[in-house]
Amino acid sequence: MKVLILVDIQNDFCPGGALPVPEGDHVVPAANTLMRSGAFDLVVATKDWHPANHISFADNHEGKEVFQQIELPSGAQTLWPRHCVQGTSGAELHPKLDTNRIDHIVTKGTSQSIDSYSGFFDNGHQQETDLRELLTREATLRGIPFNEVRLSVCGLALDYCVAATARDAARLGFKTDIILDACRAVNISPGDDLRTLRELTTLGVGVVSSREILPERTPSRPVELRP
Ligand code: VGL
Ligand code: ZN
Repeated sequence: MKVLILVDIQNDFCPGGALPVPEGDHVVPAANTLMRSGAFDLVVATKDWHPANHISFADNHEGKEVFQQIELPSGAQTLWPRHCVQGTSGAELHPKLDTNRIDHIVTKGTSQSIDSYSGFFDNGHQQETDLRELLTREATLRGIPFNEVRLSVCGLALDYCVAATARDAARLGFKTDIILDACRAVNISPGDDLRTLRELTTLGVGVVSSREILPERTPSRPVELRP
């Protein structure tokens, strides 16, 4: 069972949004091509889905700046601009994303007191989203053993939520790939993207390109003009 996981392809992570990832919108055509290719049995999209008083928003902490780090019981927390507030247009999936092709949407980051980069668990690995259960259920329905489930992860942002999702997937034992051309990174520090990829590879996560996944097109023959 091949599963495409689209991470946080939401307005706020695209140019013009509250926490824009450079070229964030470039992942949309890539994601659409992947969804329409027929290469996947299941498409799941995650949405960052925060309450207005969320702990990750810099403006909920007096005297703190965006991108500053604070210490929480769950570890270091980067403070972000207010983004993906539940029910706002910034939290909607990008309007050009072919949402008809999405089978399930999983929300994350819904609890006020802890952030959730991964589509599977919050950053403290305390609470789980619906994602693992959903994947297990879909595999069982198809009579597919766990070791024949392959997750291909892409979206925004490579160095945060895509990485965290792929990391948890690999730790849970899923065969996991990142589709690199369908991701973009925040790169708060230059090179974060490469450091992230190197770390993920050590966990057994594959790094692939859309071209390797898409079924080969039959080469088009030249048009014959008959008299
Ligand atoms: C993300 C920062 C804060 C992401 C979400 O989707 O990568 N990054 N919230
Ligand atoms: Zn967030």
